[in-house]
Amino acid sequence: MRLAGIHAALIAAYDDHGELSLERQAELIDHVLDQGVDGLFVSGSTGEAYLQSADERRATITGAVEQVAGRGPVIAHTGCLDTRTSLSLTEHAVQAGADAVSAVTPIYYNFDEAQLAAYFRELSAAAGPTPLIAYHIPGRSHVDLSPDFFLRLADEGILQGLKYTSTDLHPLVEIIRQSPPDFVVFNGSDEVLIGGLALGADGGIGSTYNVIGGVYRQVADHVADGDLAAALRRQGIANEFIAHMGRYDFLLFLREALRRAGIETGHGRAPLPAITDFQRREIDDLLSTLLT
Ligand code: NAY
Repeated sequence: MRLAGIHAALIAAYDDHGELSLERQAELIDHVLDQGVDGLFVSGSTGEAYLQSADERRATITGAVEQVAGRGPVIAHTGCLDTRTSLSLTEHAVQAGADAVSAVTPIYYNFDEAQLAAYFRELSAAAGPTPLIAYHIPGRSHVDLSPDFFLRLADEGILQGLKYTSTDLHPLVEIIRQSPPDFVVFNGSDEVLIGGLALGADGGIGSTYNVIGGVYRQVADHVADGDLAAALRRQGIANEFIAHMGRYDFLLFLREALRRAGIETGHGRAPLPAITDFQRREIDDLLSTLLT
């Protein structure tokens, strides 16, 4: 399956007791795919990867592959702080039938470039022929790496792609310009999807695609048609949504927006905040004008 296009970074779905709910996840997946997105990115930041056990992440990935059932690519995020668990999740994702695996650079211990490169080499060996997509998100990981780091691993055949999550598009354009022709680049900051695609990114992966996936579908289609003015109008709708989301925890806001659309995903895991009644009313009022 060709890796490209619009991929929703799937929200974690919990039941009313805070346990993983594959039933709710299945409903969410259908809702997301019905909006016209091409595929899914599961167990990432939006999927609360770092708030879940390895077993929960395995179940999430298997459940997603089964529910998507070939309707589009499933990229499984298998990154962890430690190599051992990342390898175990990677082997599991491959066996489960994920179309690609992806990993955030390990955080917290200030690993140097040689250690991070070794991490990706081990994951690549575990992934075998399944593509490995590095996940660069310096705003959250606080691991800042230059384009050269990713380009070297691309040339070595370790990385087959990069999910680039930053609004600074200069490194992105250098990676697109200098990487091997079949290297896949995903734009990861939803507010600049138009820019990433216009510069040659192969697609986008984002949290807000869970709710307004159809808007991003149109951004991508207009860019592909060369109609940047129309793409910009759609990007503007997305950016208004994101600007409002910025007043809240992003997952709290997205869960409430999904709830309004009839999709229940429970509450994010503490220490993520639980929604208050006041916030619920406020977000509902806001979205009733914004999404009509
Ligand atoms: C993932 O792994 O779940 C993602 O791809 C998350 C990407 C999001 N980035 C961050 C920093 O949270 O979708 C974006 C982001 O919410 C959006 O651009 C609005 O800022």
